[in-house]
Amino acid sequence: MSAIVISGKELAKRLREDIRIRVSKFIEETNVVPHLVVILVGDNPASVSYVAGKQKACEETNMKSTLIKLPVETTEEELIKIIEELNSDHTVHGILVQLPLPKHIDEQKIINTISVEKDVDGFSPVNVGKMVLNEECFLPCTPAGVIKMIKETGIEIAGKHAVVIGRSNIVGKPVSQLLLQENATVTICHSRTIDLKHHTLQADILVVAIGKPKFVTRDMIKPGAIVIDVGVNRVDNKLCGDVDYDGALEVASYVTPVPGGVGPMTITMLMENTLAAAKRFTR
Ligand code: L34
Repeated sequence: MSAIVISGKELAKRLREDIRIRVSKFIEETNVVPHLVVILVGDNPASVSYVAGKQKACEETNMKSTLIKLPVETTEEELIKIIEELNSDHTVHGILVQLPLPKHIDEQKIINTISVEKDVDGFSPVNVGKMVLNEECFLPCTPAGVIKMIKETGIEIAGKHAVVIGRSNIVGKPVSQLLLQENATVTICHSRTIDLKHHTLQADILVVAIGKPKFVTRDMIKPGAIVIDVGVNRVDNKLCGDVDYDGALEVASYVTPVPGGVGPMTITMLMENTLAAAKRFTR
């Protein structure tokens, strides 16, 4: 058996064309150009690459982007001041602070500073709460991208057993929540889980977001499962996921690649949120 590859790159391309059309229509109607501001503190090479991807996507979808690059020594107070200015700037619709931040800055404190209406990452406590309550909100980009990719297979999520490995605030926890809202039965595994393989072998849908290269091996995957690999790891200057891709191809029904999988979808969902932010702002 050889799995079907769900190309995030291809899906992202199609979705961005659609977003671009909707953005152009919005600009025509309102004379407002959706504007995303990305703040990058320091020069972590992975972050630099992801932020460049976000700027390129803004260009592709006809939106305005501004990158604010700050030195690694920037203080928490300085960063908060910049965010507060952007909060009250009516020409800015989305604000994103690229994570991780340097150790001396409290990430949650920074996220809490971003106005809920401009929190296109969906990381602020109010957005997280609304997501859990299934109210209208900005869905976090990576989890939203994961759900889109699963839906792309055409296989119904309802009733399936979804196993998520990882419990981070930006992927594991919210993706589990979204899968639950899609009526999956959800198991969340993490570093303290006993007998991980016992759980993963029951997964009709397996989502892996732990940041350990090729951690999930072929013997851990239920034959016919959908495997979504969220990890982006750099090994010997090459990118690989948290899943042993070649092994997964042999047993799974669908697999996402790295690169070209979840990453481009994360960025595409950010474009969707930025357009939504601009729309809410002008209505
Ligand atoms: N605030 N911080 C905030 N929001 C986010 O949504 C993120 N994330 C994660 C890290 N920090 C964040 C991202 O943007 C991870 N992430 C992200 C975004 C894009 C890609 C990977 C991770 C991506 O495009 N990956 C490409 C390869 C890029 C490369 O060559 O470096 C891929 O094809 O997987």
